[in-house]
Amino acid sequence: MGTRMMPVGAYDVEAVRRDFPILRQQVYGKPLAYLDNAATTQKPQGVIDAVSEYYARSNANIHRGVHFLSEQATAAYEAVRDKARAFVGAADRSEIIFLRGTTEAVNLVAQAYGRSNLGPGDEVLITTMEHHSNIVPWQILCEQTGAALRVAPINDDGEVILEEYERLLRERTRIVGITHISNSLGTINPVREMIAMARRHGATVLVDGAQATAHTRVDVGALDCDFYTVSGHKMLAPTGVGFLYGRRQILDAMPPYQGGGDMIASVSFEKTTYNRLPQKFEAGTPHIAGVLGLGAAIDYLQEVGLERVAAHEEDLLDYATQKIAAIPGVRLVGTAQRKAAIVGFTLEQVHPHDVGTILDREGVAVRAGHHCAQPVMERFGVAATVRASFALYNTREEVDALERAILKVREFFA
Ligand code: C6P
Repeated sequence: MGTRMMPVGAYDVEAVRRDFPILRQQVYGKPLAYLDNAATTQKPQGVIDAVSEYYARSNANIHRGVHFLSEQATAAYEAVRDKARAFVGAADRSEIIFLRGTTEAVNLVAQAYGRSNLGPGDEVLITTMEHHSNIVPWQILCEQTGAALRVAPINDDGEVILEEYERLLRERTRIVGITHISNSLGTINPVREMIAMARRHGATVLVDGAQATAHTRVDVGALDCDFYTVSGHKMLAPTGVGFLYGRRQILDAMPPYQGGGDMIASVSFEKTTYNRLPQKFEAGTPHIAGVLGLGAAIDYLQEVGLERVAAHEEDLLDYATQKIAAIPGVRLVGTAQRKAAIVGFTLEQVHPHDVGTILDREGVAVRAGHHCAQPVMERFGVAATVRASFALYNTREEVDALERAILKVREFFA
C-alpha cells in the first residue's frame, strides 16, 4: 500500500511530504503551507489508494453477504479492528467500536452509558478547555437525568489546576470527561494522573483523544481510562470515520446506542435480543471505505514512527513559538509547559479573521475563530484566536512563511 521511501533512522520530512499529493500544489501562486492540521490532516497516497481500491475492487456490504466480495470486505474491515486495537493498546478487539469520530463517540457514551447510570444529584466533571463535543453531550445528559455539570478551571497558561480538579472530584462524580490534548491551547494534559485521581473517587473516565493520536503514542491500558475517543480524519484517515475504545465490562453492561441492522442477535415484535460486542454498537452499514483508509493511516503512522513524529513536531513547536512570540503585538494564547504543536495567538488591533484571510493569500492555511472551544476564548478574554497547528509533514520553512505573512499583516494594518 505505502509508497514511502523514507530511510530508517533520520527523519526525512521531504520524503514524508512526497507521500501527500495535496501538498505539492500552490495556492494564489504561493507554495501551500498547510498549518490547519488540528482541524483535519492531509491524507497520504496509501490512504487514498486504500479507499479507491476498495471501491474499484472489493466493494460489498460486510457481515451480511455469503459471496466472495462481501467476505473479502468483511475480512479487511475486521482486520482494521485488530490494527486499531494494537494502535491504542486495548486488550481486546471487541473494545473497538467504529464510529464517525470523537463527536459520535462522546454522544454514544453520554447516551448509552450516562442515561442508564446517572440520576439527580450525580455529577459529570469536565475542564474549561474542552471542545464543544466534550461539553454539549454532557449538558444534554444532565438535562435528561437531573445530574449536574462541574467544570475544573485552568490557569493563565492554559493548564488544568490539578488541586481544583481534585477538589471537584466528589462522591457523586460519576463521569469525568477530559481532553488528552487541547485543540485551542495545545496543552497536553497529565491524563494519566488525572485518570488515577478520578478512579480513586470511583468515577468512569472518558478521554477525548481527537488531537492526540497523530502526534503521540497512546496506550489505553497504561492510561487506565474507561473510554478513549479517536477521530480518523485528524490522523491521516478519511473524514467520517473514527472509533471509541471502551473497557469491555462497561461496554457489555451498556444498552445499545442506536437500533438497526447488524446490532441485533434476533428480532421479533415480542422481543429483540442484541448482538455481541462490538457489533452491538455498530448499527447499520458502517463507513467501510473509511475504515479501510483508517487502517492504511495506522500503518503509515506506525511505519514513520510516532516517537519520531513527536520529536519532529516538538522541534517545529519550539521554532514556531520563538518566531511568533517575537513579533510585536502578538499575544500567545496557550503557554502550557507540556504542549503539542499548536500555536494560538492574537495580533494587536487586527481581528483574527483578517489575519487568517491575509495569511491565506500568502499560501498559509491556518484556522481563525473560537475553534469550537468558546469557554476557552471566554477564559482568556478574547473572541477568537489565530491557530497554526502542525503535523508530521510540516517544515521550518513553512514556519518562516507563516512569520513573513504575519509581518505582512502588521505592515498592512500599520
Ligand atoms: N476539532 C478543530 O479545528 P470530530 O469533529 O468529531 O472529529 O472531533 C471533534 C473534536 C473533539 N475534540 C477535540 C479536542 C477536537 O479538536 C475536535 C475537533 C477541530 O479543532 C474541528 S472543530
